[in-house]
Amino acid sequence: MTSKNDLLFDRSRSVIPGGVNSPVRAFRAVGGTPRFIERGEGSRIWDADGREYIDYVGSWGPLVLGHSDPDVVAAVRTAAGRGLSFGAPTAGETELAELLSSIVPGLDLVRLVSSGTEATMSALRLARGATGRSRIVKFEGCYHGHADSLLVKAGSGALTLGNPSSAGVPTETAAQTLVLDYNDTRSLVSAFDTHGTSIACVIVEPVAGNMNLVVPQPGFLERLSELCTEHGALLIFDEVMTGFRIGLRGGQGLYGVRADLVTLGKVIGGGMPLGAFGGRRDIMEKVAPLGPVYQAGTLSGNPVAVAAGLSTLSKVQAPGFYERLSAATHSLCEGLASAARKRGIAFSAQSVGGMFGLYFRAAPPTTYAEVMQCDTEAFGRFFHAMLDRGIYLAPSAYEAGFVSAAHTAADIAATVAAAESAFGS
Ligand code: KE4
Repeated sequence: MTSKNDLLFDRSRSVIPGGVNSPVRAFRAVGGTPRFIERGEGSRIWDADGREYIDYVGSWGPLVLGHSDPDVVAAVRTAAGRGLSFGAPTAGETELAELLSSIVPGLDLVRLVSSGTEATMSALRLARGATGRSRIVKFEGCYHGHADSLLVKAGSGALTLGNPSSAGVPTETAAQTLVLDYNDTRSLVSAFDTHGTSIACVIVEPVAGNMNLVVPQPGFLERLSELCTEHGALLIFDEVMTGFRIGLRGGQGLYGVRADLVTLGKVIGGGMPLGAFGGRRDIMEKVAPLGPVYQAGTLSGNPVAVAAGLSTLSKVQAPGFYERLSAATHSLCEGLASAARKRGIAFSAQSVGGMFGLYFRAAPPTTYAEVMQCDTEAFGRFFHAMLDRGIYLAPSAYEAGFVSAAHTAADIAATVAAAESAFGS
């Protein structure tokens, strides 16, 4: 019998590019038909055929409480009943901004937007406006949303300026972006020696989660912060994924390195469209209508999204929340690695807080080049073997996975058991 997922995919491809509203959902990296999800509850999702999965994507990070958390759903219902959007300030936005500012280090002022892309795009413009400089630095393999200046890959030489990684990005725009290697402190120093006085900012994922999971090596973030300070460049921590995911205070809290600007998204909206950027008062005061850096949004600070965010962020502050989340994620990684070892498969796994990386490589990669050594074919086979066993992993070898507070020890055990069978298939 034809799967409803196939029928739905045929239909969606006739009217939506690639049948999806975000490319990674199309399963192109792993092949096969994407599952059209009908509902989610706790750690589980059900597809159009009624098949149940333990979900380790969690909408790519936002659902740190799990699907349809009753308190979050109730907060959304209440807010929606009062009106969906006003295009005017609401008390809830101030409450959320106050909460973020009280938890995230260095967030003197914060502006709410509707996505992570908007947050990083606005933070870049602000850094350029505040410094009067145009050049920016990012790292190969780090993803910060799809603003033109960030869809750039490394230039021919280590210190040559970037080339577009997408059609439609003007070469002149890409040329303002310098792309360095994550964890390569030496290239960082040379880049600042060469371009220091023209660099407006460096944007970095404090834990990289878009080339699979890559953790910062000791000293990398610290040196980055020192160089930015020495050369008058701003340090932007893109915590859209790591914020409220790796710990209550994100990468700044975990590594003790302060950024000048921080971008947020995903968890702060609890699954609803919400992002934010914020930081030092002297910089944020340059944002319109206070200052000359323009930024705006029809649905920015949307009251229903804010209600979901406030409810989510109140629950993640429960005592021991991140300890439990980190322990569950760590035990998943340990279990999967042990299952692979039993079969003699070159596989490794690691986690930071509630996010994890799985690698078909003997040891976790520490650089983009090492990520490229991972066996993506083996990952594709593993992905489908796990999907067939009711485990929904991220459909790409270059994505991190996510555990929620709703994942139980039984879920983790069932996942490890599925992997033991999948590794043997
Ligand atoms: P959004 O515009 O997708 O809300 O956020 C962009 C973004 C910014 N910064 C970081 C560190 C991010 O991880 C993201 C988005 N992450 C991807 C997952 N790899 C979202 C999934 C997708 O593109 O569909």
